[in-house]
Amino acid sequence: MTDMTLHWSPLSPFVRKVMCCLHERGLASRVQCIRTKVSSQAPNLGLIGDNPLIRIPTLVLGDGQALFDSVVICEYLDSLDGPPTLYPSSGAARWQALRWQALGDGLCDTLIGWRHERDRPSDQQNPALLNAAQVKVDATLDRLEAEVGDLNRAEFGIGHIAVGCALGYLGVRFTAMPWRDGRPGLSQWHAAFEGRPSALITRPPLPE
Ligand SMILES: N[C@@H](CCC(=O)N[C@@H](CS)C(=O)NCC(=O)O)C(=O)O
Repeated sequence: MTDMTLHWSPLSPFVRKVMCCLHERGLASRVQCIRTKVSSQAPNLGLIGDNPLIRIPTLVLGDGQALFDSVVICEYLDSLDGPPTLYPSSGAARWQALRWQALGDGLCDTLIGWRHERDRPSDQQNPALLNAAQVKVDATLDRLEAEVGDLNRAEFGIGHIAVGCALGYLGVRFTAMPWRDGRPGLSQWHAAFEGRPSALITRPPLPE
């Protein structure tokens, strides 16, 4: 029986984070996903009651209260139905997991901003912004390559989900970016992530 509703879209890496958590925790059958279109240029006023920021993911609970953003939703879901498994409770492992979550989410934020700028007519694009995005994305991917041993050793959790979904987004919106070149560890780690049942079932389709 469903007792929660998720404002959902197939290509959003933040929505995918939430869906991965749902599947990792065996909670997917409790959530009804409703396709909710959002755009930074044309606010979807139908979402404003649940989330004044008009962003997805937004999770509406059984009592009508809505949770956002993905950081809050994912930790809420992990608190349901038994002890949390995706968020280490304390100590260095917790800060490492939250830090990787921030790195994955920040990578998505930068990629989304980059895509919006790139999709503007070429005479209206800001080259400084495009260049800065490239620098940030390259540096983040290099840092993750350097940390891949730690990623492999740490118990699977929210940090892995956030990084995995961010790398997955590269395959959706940045298909021409050769990000795997020179990053063999991260490339292998990501292939293993995409093989997990929770990743396979949430794998984004290629955009139309
Ligand atoms: N920090 C937020 C980011 C969510 C986000 O940027 N979602 C995008 C879709 S991928 C969105 O709703 N964009 C519409 C907008 O920014 O107006 C989270 O973790 O949930």
